[in-house]
Amino acid sequence: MPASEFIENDPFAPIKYTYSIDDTLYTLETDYGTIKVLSSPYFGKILVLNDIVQLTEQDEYFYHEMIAHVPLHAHNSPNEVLIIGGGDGGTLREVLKHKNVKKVTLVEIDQSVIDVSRSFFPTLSTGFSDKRVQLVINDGAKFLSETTDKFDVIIVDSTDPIGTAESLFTDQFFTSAFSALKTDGIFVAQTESLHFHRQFIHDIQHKLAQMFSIVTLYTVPVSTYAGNWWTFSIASKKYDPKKLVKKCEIATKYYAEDVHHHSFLPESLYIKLVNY
Ligand code: AG3
Repeated sequence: MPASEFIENDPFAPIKYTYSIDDTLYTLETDYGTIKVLSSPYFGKILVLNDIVQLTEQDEYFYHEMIAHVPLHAHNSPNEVLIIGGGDGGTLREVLKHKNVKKVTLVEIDQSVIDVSRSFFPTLSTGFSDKRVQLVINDGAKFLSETTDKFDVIIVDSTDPIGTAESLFTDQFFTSAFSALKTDGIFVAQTESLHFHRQFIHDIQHKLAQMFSIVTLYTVPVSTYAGNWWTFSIASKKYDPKKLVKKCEIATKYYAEDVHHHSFLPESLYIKLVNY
């Protein structure tokens, strides 16, 4: 019998999920809020930031594989990758599976998220000891506005666009991202649920289209994010993100070539739901 319940408090969604929980393994107050690690009989360990579920051991790979492998298969030579957020290491683990990735800069605002992941989520945080990784503890928006480095792919693996992460969804941030990308660079960001946050997604797509010539959306089903029909906004200077420029030769549980193709919305749906 599970010992208790955890009721998610997601102020950005109109429903609340309740999880059966065996145990609260860890709680920490940081400058950016509360980090919790819960254990659930079905989902395994769960990482919770400010009472919002960020990942579960059971289903994390859907999101992490898709945020990483779609842009990295659409780009011919993604040597230098920037991850903003993603302190749990899940996205980093997937990015590092690509042999042509030579350097990954991960900018996380809260060192404690990395520490907690290294202690409680070893299957996600393996990448932090890889020689190709440079860790930066900083605000992602601040880092990007100041950096002189140029990246092939920028991935924004953020929390919801409220509070700390709000600055990662502004025109100013997208302008900095555009400048920090090489002439064939690709940008991708997690942009919430197509059921619950359609206006938000619409606005992001329009903001990105002010600077990038190619902007679109792809989706992944995530069982534990309210709204489930989760989106990634992808913007590109040259490559068509819908097309793979190379074969998928890495081990994945969800991502595959046909999944890549089918994750993009059919044109009629895109126009109706997003670009109205
Ligand atoms: N980034 C968080 C995605 C948004 C979660 N939102 C929610 N549950 N309302 C994922 C962190 C994993 N790297």
